[in-house]
Amino acid sequence: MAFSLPKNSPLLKKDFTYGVATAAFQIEGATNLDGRCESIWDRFCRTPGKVLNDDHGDIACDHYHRVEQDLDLIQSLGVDAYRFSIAWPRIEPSPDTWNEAGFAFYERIINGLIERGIKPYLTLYHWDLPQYLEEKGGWINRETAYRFAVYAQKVVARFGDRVTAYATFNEPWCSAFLGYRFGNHAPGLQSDRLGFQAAHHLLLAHGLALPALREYAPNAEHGIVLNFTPNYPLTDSKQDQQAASFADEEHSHWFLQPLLTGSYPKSIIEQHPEWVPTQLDEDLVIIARDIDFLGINFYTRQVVSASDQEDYNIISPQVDGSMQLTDIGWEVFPQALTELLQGFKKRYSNLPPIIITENGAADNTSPNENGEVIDSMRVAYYNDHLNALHNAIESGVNISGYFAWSLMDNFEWAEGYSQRFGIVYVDYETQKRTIKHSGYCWQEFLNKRGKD
Ligand code: IFM
Repeated sequence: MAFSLPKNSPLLKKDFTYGVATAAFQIEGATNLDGRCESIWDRFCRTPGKVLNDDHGDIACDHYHRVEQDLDLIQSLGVDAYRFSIAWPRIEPSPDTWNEAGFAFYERIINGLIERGIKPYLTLYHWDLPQYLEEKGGWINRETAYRFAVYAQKVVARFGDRVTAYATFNEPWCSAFLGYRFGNHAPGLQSDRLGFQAAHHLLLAHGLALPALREYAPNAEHGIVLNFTPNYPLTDSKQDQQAASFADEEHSHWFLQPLLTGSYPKSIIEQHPEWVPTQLDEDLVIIARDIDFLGINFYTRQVVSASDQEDYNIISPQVDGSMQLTDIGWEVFPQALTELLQGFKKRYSNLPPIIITENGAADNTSPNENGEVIDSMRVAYYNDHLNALHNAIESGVNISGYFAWSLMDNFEWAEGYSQRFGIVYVDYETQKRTIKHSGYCWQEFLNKRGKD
């Protein structure tokens, strides 16, 4: 077997859902076609110095023109499901204008998946906000949350129960904190206050969208996807442990706790009252509306230590030379996935069923002289993380699916095309797709599942 799991592992059962994942801006290209408007990422890519090599999404993997071929590729891998996102700029290219060409494009994908026996998992927002909304403040403007709810309603009214699962947002931490707090993602603002305000509006938008999702797709599952990089203390000292726990409250529980309990973490509010976003009384009730699943994106951990000047020091990625890193420089530390899931189960009595909506590694191996891509590091990464997931399930965490990031190499945001996360290699000159060794391992694993 390509990946090796304990015999009788729940991960080998046929009812566990496996898929591959992508996002619109990272693969589609065709940014000026069929009425699509500019997004904040088009603008960010055009701002010198923001994206490595000034790379942009104009062509990306040219998926917009290669849908049928890419759907066949997905089918050939033997997956149960495909997770993709909808580009808001294609659906609503100017306020209250609903673009049929945009709906038709995604309808082809959804119908094409269903015809091939693959379940569509749709994400409504994977970072590509229409630029015209950013002009009015983007996620700093409360109005954007209401605009999102209208957009979500239009999408679900069109696709309804043909979609197996709707996720409102992918990684609001990235949209809010990378986009408005640290500035390394679009729109590139840098303010703690703005970061926390954007986070609040993203969570509010999620809650506001849920009633329409339930009304128009009563048989689909509805949830949200969060990213987690658990923090570990550098030493066993009490100070380092407190630093790690504070960092988790700030980056993980600030997003998860309001969704599940309708409150923000107290320790952060006490230490940084200036970060607390402007909000209305009912917001947290809206944010905490029931969800059917929690999507978790996991890649790595972070090591931190206590600091006299800051809340904590970030030591990662390289604590010492012994840590294994992927090509993007992220530490490989699978046990953090097990411990993260166990920690959530312990802390939240109402933790919904979990889907691992992204997991994978940047392994930039090039094709060899025979044209094969032998990405052994990625294969080992998947194997080790599947085993970490097995351990979490065995200890009682309810996990129903796993999506490999990514179907194919693509535009890796501020890193441009320099980092390859795909299980399929993309030659950006010719747009030729080549299944990598990891892709063949997935194929073999998926085909043998439930048969041993
Ligand atoms: O490529 C991204 C994706 O868009 C969101 N999650 C993390 C991936 C790897 O960085």
